[in-house]
Amino acid sequence: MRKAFITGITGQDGAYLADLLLGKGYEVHGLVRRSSTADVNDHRLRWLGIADRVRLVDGDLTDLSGLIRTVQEVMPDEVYNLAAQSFVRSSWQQPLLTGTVTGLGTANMLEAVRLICPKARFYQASSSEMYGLIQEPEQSETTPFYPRSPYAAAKLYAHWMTVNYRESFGLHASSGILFNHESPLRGIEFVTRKVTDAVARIKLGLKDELRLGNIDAKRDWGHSRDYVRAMWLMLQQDEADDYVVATGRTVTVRDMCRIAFGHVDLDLDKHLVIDPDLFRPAEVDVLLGNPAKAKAKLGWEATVTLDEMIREMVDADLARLRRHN
Ligand code: NDP
Ligand code: GDR
Repeated sequence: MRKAFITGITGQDGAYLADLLLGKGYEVHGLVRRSSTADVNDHRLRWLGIADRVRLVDGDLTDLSGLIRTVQEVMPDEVYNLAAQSFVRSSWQQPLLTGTVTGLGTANMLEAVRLICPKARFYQASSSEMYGLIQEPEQSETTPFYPRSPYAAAKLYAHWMTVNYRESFGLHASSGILFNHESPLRGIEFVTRKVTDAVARIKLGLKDELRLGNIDAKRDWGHSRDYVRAMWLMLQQDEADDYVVATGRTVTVRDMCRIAFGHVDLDLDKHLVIDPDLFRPAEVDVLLGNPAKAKAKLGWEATVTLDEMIREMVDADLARLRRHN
């Protein structure tokens, strides 16, 4: 039985990836941060009905000795490094924490793998945020990076460390440069989920307005379930490499909102309030990925459209709120 070790298993992608790997017969181990509310930090795993089928190990990406011990105990065949301070906006409030977890935390994980299980295959969760100030209309693996937030700068360090460990030590280490991907398990602070939750609340008469920042920003949005499949495929290749994972379509935040409001016959213009406090110190105006390499080499393609995904998210939020109220 192949063994996988996932950091960030309690997050959106970690949960879907664990589900995918269990379905493929893996033994799945995951790193969890100790918390005083331990009964809620596996809520995504419970939502997917897999909480009892994964083995959770206490630890933190910033604690190298703990990571070394954990990796020694698990001896994984595949390591998926998904843990991060992943909210771009918070990274201006917590730049050092973001650098320590998202950047140096990856170096810790690479070190643990190099020292303990150098034959294990390693996946790094790189991000389209690394492109930042856009240099080319469509971003591919060869587009130059220009990070625009402490988060993106930390991810860029982690990305190059992954490349560096591949080239220096021969680790089978791949980076997926993933564009935005969402799902009903998306954190409430990210814009799609904030919108679908608000739409459900407005529909049920629980609130009346939705406050947003820059709705002219454009993103290439896909579904997390599709994107974790790309992660797995990368580690099944003979050679490690870097891949852009995206849908190849881009939409404004405004148009994404229209899909969500339209799905339950609400009028966006009656409920939207633009809040200047929600604008970011520096913005990534537009992202549009070119997934040609992932398609050619991994046989990967996005299968869920933005419309389908937003409707699924609104329906899930409606169901969740009806249950709770
Ligand atoms: P989430 O924010 O949902 O999950 C982040 C995970 O990291 C959580 O499990 C969290 O644990 C864990 N974590 C945070 N800090 C630490 C720490 N110090 N030690 C150990 N674990 C920690 O992110 P997603 O699932 O959306 O994304 C997964 C990865 O992919 C992230 O690295 C993200 O930056 C990256 N990415 C995401 C994209 C997206 O659109 N979703 C696109 C491109 C890259 P806890 O539950 O305790 O908070
Ligand atoms: P992003 O995702 O920063 O792209 O990072 P987010 O959903 O937070 O923002 C997307 C765009 O929407 C604009 N926006 C708002 N965003 C939020 N969160 N809240 C608002 O009220 C709001 N109003 C407008 C933002 O300015 C931005 O332009 C995500 C994360 O998952 C990262 O970890 C990942 O690396 C990248 O996607 C790819």
